[in-house]
Amino acid sequence: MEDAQLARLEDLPPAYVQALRDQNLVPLWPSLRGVLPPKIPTRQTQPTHWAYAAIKPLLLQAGELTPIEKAERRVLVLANPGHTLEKMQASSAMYLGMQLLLPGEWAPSHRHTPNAVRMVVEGEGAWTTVDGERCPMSRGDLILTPTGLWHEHGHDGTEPVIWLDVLDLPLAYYLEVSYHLNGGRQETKPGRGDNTYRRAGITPSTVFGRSGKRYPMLRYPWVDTRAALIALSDDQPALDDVQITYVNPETGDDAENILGFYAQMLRPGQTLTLPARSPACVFHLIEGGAGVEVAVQTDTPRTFTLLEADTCCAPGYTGVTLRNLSADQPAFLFMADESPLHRKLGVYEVRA
Ligand code: GTQ
Repeated sequence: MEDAQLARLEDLPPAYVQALRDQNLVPLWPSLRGVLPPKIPTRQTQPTHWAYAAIKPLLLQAGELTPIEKAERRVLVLANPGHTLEKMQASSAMYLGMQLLLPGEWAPSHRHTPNAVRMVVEGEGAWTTVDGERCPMSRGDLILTPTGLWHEHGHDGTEPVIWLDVLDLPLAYYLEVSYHLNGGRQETKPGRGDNTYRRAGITPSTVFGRSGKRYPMLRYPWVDTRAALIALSDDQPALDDVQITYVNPETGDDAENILGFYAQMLRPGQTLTLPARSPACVFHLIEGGAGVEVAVQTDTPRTFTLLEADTCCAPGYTGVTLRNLSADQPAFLFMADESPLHRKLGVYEVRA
């Protein structure tokens, strides 16, 4: 059944509207369709592409313009114009930033309520110490810095290091729970974020060997993730969606509470359509090249070409088609979305 046309604000006597306003009251019906639109939500998130070739020189320039002491985190934020650039949002719940650390620099220890992860884009020799565990950073590695854990970044290499930050900062800010605390240099403990949980299906079995922590594994090395994707592809030749989820190895839960993290392999020449789902999604190209078609309007989809280290996003409730641009090499993508949050809220949907 079609929705009835509801009365507008202009249909009310101005004196009445003012009398309401004076009491901090608002009539619902002129705004009802706005806040509860028919069939599909209104989304500010626009399909947006950020080219690494454009970001890198500007980020290196930031390295000359602003010393690390004056920045704490030297980051260019990948902002979605649909939310206005000032809001620094990629989607309603996701924040993206490209962070630069120069040789010898140190981004001091702090902890905060938003959850973060780092996806390393280029450069060797940097490390992030999370909760006392010093995690080496290499291209494609995923490092967790979940809510409340101390983290600092340092760099002993010789070339600039750049990584992608993904945080649930917009959500934390919206909830009025976003804040940080500063700390001193962390004492490093044994362990480097990944070794204890390196092999899938195997975890320490003793009470003392198992951490029981909410975040037992803090680093997911790309060499292992890449090998897992290739093994999955070889093992299941009929499987279209060659994708892994980054999980807590002790429980199988999503690695973090709010945002979900995944790696996707596209076989040579493969085209893969992901169904429309409620969460917004971010795509970051680790290796190869991919076309990304975002079906915001099914007749005129937005199409991006992702080259290595490029990033794009798609709003929720929107199908996305991924195309490997190479006929003889696989392509590898890192993805982030809002699925864990949507599942917890009970609003997660897949639409055929
Ligand atoms: O590296 O701790 O992009 O606190 C934004 C906030 C990075 C970080 C960001 C942060 C960090």
